[in-house]
Amino acid sequence: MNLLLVLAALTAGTGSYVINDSWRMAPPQPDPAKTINFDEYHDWTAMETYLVSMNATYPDCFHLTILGWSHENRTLYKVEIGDRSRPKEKAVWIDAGTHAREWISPATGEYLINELTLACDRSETSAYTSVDWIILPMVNPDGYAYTHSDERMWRKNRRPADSGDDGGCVGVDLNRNFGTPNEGFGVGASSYSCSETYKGPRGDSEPEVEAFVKAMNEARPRINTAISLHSFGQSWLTSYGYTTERPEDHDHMIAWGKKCVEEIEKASKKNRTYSVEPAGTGLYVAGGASDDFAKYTGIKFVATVELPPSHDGQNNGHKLSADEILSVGEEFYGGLKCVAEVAANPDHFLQSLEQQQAAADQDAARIAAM
Ligand code: 0X9
Ligand code: ZN
Repeated sequence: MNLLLVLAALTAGTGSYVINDSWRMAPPQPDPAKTINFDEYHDWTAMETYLVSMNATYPDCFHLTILGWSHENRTLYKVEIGDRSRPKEKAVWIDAGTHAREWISPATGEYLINELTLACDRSETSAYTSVDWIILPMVNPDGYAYTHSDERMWRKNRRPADSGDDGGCVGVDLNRNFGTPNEGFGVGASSYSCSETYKGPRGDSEPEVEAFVKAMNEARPRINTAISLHSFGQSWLTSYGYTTERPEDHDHMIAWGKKCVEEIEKASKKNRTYSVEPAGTGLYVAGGASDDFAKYTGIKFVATVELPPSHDGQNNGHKLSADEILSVGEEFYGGLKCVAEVAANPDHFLQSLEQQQAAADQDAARIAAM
């Protein structure tokens, strides 16, 4: 299919479209015989081959679509996991690989994709199969490829600044480029293109962010939960991040975070603990991030999860040893059960919070009356 036909297919109204021959670069060849391993970090080509192989191997549970292309024409994929013959009412969104150097993020994403697909394939009856999963496995493939080929600590995408932009350097920080909420864009970000936190010339200027926004808006009616995987920090950051102000359902998000972090910690074979706090007060104020965009589109349960750092003194925190991929993936998968339970039945979760609050109020009143 040539580019014109691809464009025609896009404008025909489907929004995103079923994978066929719509790649701009040489399409990856599926290799269904290849089993995935989690004892090394995969480069972008290996990840793409894995995704296309999963699509070929599990047509009833795994569905890959092309959302668009990065600046350097790498394919931007969306994965949907769940029983295709029985779509669930609710869906959980996960994205990975926004910041190029945070390798544990897409590696964890791959682990989750693998486990969730296998749970669906064996028709498991569990929280994991009670919702559908919408996963962007790699938001920033150009940056990620660059960390493998040239500069391990690269963070941004790889689009050169528009002519006339201050600095004339390469790369926009994609987690500063989301244009919604308006008042957040530019907060805690730089207008200088050589900065690590360059926000870009305007909100949603980057093809990778445009694809993300389009996919989230399309899926929005079914999504009540969105988690963005980053590193490093061992922290579960709730929205907002662009301000220290809190959304009116702040308490719900913190209670949700604490409940699910408890499950991560229980599942951790490394006895890891995670903090739960709003991004704006717990970390720093920074706008234009995907979590605040998600919250603003009306998604209730929103978090950026900063996965564990390397504690190896020789290494930068981003360079978590590949030996840890499995332990991080396993513990996060433990917490994901709680995420799925709440997403499948948010009313149940909110009612139980109300009951806990009522019981606490009663206790307080009894003590005060003594
Ligand atoms: O700064 C970021 O984009 C994230 N931290 S990282 O070290 N992975 O770069 C945190 C984003 C938190 N959310 C908002 N500030 N909205
Ligand atoms: Zn990050």
